[in-house]
Amino acid sequence: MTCRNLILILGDQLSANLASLKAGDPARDRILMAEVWDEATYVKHHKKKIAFIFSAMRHFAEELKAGGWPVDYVHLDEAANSQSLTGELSRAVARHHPERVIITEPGEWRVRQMLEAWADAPLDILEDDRFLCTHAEFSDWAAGRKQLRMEYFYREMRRKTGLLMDGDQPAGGKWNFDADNRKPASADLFMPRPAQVQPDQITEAVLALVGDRFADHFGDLEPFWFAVTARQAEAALDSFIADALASFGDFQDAMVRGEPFVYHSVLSAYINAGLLDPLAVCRRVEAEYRAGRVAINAAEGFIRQIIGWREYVRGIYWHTMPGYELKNALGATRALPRFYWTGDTDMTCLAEAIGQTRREAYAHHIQRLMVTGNFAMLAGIDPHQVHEWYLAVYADAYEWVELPNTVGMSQFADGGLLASKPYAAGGNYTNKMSDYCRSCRYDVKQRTGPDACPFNALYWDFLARNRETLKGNPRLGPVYRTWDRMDEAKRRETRESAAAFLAGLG
Ligand code: FAD
Ligand code: DLZ
Ligand code: SF4
Repeated sequence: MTCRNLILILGDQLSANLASLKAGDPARDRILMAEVWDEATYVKHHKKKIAFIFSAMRHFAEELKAGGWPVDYVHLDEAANSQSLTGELSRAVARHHPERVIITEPGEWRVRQMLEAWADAPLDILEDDRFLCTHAEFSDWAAGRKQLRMEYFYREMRRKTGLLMDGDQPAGGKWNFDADNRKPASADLFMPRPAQVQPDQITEAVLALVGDRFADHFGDLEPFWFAVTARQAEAALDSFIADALASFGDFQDAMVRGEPFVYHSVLSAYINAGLLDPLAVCRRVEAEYRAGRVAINAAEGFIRQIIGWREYVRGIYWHTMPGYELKNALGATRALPRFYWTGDTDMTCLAEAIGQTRREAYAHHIQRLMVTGNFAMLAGIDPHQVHEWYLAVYADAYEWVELPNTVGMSQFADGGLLASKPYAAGGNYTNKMSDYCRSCRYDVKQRTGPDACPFNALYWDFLARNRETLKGNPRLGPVYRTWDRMDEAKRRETRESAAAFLAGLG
């Protein structure tokens, strides 16, 4: 059977308003969606992530069919499945002989390259207008700037969208209320859990498939409670707004033992896969502020994450690829410790963050940045290995968003393109923002010796080790002056303690 256009929809393009769907016509065009081994294994994704994507893909295909679209849906275990996106495109072209293949731009550079190199039919790549900032707009903004700081980019996005704007002025009189958002939470506060969805028949079939075919991948497959349709994701947004948004700002940086979600939205997997529209999410949150139901620091803090950070890291990604994935400004070469896969460590902060990552395919931002990320940078772990870990273990991870967050923000491996200074911290930061240290076998107040919190000596060792590269950073001047004022014996002892710990890492 022939068709005019074949529209390929990828696993993170599950949006009814997708550019390629808006450009197509169900009466003349045909859709292709394919579950393929290559995409599930180019890093060994968390089982829950694969199950989420496959189930959401299958549900989306059903919705498209119900809306009158002819859909070729290729299941992973079909005998003829070539197990690659381009292989499935070629097979579909042979079946339907389309005049053209249409695709909304893939989120990842790797996938875009792969599709551009494929030549079995003429290919049109449409801009992904689910993002607010086009590649051209980002390039214009970046052109001629020495530093590409998120804060200034974010203000442009506020002006562009009108979100939290009173005329040309920011609502509440300030662009950024981050200073109000650093309260540590305590375990006795009520912390809501994200909305949970009972698996239906489609999801149950996917869970059986993933359990069978991806048994050696990281992470727990069940219990599986993710939303897998736009409607379910909307319900998750509703419950975040009702139960957690008001406290989101205050406790944005807090970490609490046994509370993987604190007051975070846990919406990133849904937004990134296309089940929720980022701008619509922000408009809902703004409406809560305008109605007087949440404070400005909560609404602004949340909206900044999406129209600021999310758009900004995507801009950085396309601005710097290819090449960004290989950045290693600090020359870090140590192998990723095994406990990143097992969670088996006496350091409570790492055990908590990695343990919940295994269970939920989720950790919130401060755990990713200041626990697993901070440790990897202080210990000098090869940033490429760190990148591959983050890309594999989180349900929301696609390279366009994960790579700048990891290589730039958390590892400072881009030499400061994204962050103005390394997010490096000793144990004191975790002690201030969490209750982890209270139940840790290490003593956060000690800097050296077998019982000292490893982050303390590692922090100073990191600064000393990377002095040549970092000494010119004006924001690190006071820290190096403190180091220089320490007596020689104390400095030596600190570095020896760090070396002993690193030697034990294996
Ligand atoms: P909330 O805290 O509720 O924030 C609301 C929304 O803002 C999120 O859903 C997300 O869409 C957006 N957001 C918040 N921070 C960021 C950010 N820094 N960059 C982009 N969007 C942001 N986010 C991903 O979506 N995918 C990733 O692969 C990813 N990898 C990361 C790796 C590292 C090392 C670090 C430090 C951060 C990473 N982030 C990533 C950013 C952030 O940690 C997650 O977006 C957030 O934890 C998702 O949880 P949430 O939905 O509860 O977010
Ligand atoms: C992450 C992922 C996985 C696990 N599986 C598929 C798949 O089978 N089919 C598909 O179309 N996409 C999948 N994806 C998403 C892609 O690997 C890729 O990350 C995004 O489409 C971004 O370009
Ligand atoms: Fe982490 Fe150190 Fe605190 Fe233990 S004492 S939880 S290792 S910061």
